[in-house]
Amino acid sequence: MGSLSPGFQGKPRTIESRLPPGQYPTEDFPVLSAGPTPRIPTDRWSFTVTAETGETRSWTWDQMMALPQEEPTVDIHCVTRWSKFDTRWRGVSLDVFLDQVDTAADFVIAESFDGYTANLPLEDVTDGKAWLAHSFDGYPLSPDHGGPARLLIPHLYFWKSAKWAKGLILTPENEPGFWESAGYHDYGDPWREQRYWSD
Ligand SMILES: Nc1nc2c(c(=O)[nH]1)N[C@H]1C(S)=C(S)[C@@H](COP(=O)(O)O)O[C@H]1N2
Ligand SMILES: [Mo]
Repeated sequence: MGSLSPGFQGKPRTIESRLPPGQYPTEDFPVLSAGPTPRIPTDRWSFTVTAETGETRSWTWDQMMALPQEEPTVDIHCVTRWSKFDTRWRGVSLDVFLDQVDTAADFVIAESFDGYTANLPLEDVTDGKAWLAHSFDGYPLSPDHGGPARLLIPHLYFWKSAKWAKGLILTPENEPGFWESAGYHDYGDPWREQRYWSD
């Protein structure tokens, strides 16, 4: 995988064309956490995919780091209206984990070590659209930004990108996660400005 954003066709893109409605660009990388930052040592870290059948697959840190690695460079969009262009990550495509379980489920719940959850259609985290990211800008991901590893799902508002990722739970029914239960949009497409339930 190269360093081009998904969808990049070799055409120059203006800042305006990359900025979803109601957003402003920032160079900073704000920290947004609903609670205290958990500290998960990598020797006690694991990532688990649980299918609706109860079947599970887990990876230790070393097993995860031995999987094929990708280096996506993507724009991210927070529902609090900041967008950050060309963020550079390193991690494993969620396809690599999800390919290891049999499922007929259409939805996924991302689960974090702090108890945070976010719900997603399975098709939004497959086919190269989402990663488990462990490095940012060439360095191990800092704890405040979700290290040791977080989800990266750049085509949806950034609340969907669960920090301190612990696993994925496949569900036949769509079940709202933490912010989705608290008034935020179920899907969260920044280009359609799906911020709240009423959008
Ligand atoms: N586990 C967990 N993941 C989370 C959050 C959180 O509170 N806990 N906040 C979300 C929100 S609202 C946003 S905007 C992004 C912020 O990521 P950042 O702090 O790296 O900018 O993480 C998302 N993932
Ligand atoms: Mo957010």
